[in-house]
Amino acid sequence: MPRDKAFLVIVWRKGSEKGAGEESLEELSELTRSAGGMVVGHVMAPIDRPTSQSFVSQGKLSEIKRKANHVGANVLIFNVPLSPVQGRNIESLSGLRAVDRTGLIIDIFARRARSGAGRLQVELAQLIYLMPRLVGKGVIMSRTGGGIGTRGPGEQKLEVDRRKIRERIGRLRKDLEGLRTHQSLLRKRRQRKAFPVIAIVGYTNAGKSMLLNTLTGAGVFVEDKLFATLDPTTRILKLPGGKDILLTDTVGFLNQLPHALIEAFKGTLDEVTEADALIHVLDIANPTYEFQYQSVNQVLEELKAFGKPTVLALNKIDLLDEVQVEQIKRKYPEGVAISAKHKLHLNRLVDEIDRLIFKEKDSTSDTAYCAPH
Ligand SMILES: Nc1nc2c(ncn2[C@@H]2O[C@H](COP(=O)(O)OP(=O)(O)OP(=O)(O)O)[C@@H](O)[C@H]2O)c(=O)[nH]1
Ligand SMILES: [Mg+2]
Repeated sequence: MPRDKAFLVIVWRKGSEKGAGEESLEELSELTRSAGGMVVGHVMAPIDRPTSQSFVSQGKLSEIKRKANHVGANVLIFNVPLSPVQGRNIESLSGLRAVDRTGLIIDIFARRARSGAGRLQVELAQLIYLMPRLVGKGVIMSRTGGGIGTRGPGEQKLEVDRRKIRERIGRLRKDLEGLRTHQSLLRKRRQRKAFPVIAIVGYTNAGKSMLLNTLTGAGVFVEDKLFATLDPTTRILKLPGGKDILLTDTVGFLNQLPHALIEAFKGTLDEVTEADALIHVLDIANPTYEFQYQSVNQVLEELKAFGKPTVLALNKIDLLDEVQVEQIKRKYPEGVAISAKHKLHLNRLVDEIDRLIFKEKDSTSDTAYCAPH
């Protein structure tokens, strides 16, 4: 199937921070590539306030249509969430498929899902997203057959009516809740063995899986694409003092992770919520690292996992020079500068983890680390 030729529409509010548009363009380009699309052009659309019909004004939409046609685009991708009505109007006025940021991210997840649970979670997210976008009753979705935003849930053709979709959503919620309870029981059993659980969190593509691999030889799939990991992997790590901990690598975060995904991935995100401590991996070679740091903390807050004991790993120092690394270390004095890929200073990181979960614990209580029963 030919790759989608995507024309990006970067909307931002007039008067918002300078550079916000460029950051958003950078992010949306990266997301588009991760969904298998090719970016053929973009337009910046500063607005006062969105219109209910088509988000941007009709005049702007005509300009978008003209420019997109000029570069041979077949899909418009917006950096903002479009309401179902806005999406439909944009499509009929421009004659092009319109995908919003949420649809794009869900599409990437659908491409990546491998495990049974991963697929069920993605299907639920897709249906939550699609439900209000189905027009009328007994609708036949016309958008099957490939391309960004056209992937049918569970990779089946979506030719079902609302009632069936509602039933399927109910079924998926029930099945996933069952899985979630099961996973939670497994975690409790592990914790009873007094192994503290540390979840590796961070922005997507920060190097979380690489870190788990180099520390434990886990062999998790590592790729220079967003959301390479969807399913959690847990491995034992033996600390220098001889104690064992469990390290869990899981799905990456993004600024404003869509709610449909947070809801559907509750079971997976429990790994973070229920962990005893966190390693926050920050890709300091990425120009938007400060924004990524804030975004991850925001998602952690949303998951009620912010404020857990956390080690900050300033990753990918091999891509920077010493002066740059020093500057960033001054901004994050609690951070440990490492390279997961080139195994630089990983001993410091492990010492820090050890100190965080054992030494501090030992000084407040003399019982070994043990989760409540
Ligand atoms: N140069 C350099 N590259 C790194 C380092 N750590 C990871 N990478 C690269 O960064 C990319 C992403 O690595 P992953 O480990 O897949 O990142 P992740 O955080 O697990 O990403 P998601 O699972 O997609 O959220 C890969 O291309 C890695 O090779 C590092 O220390 N230095
Ligand atoms: Mg990963």
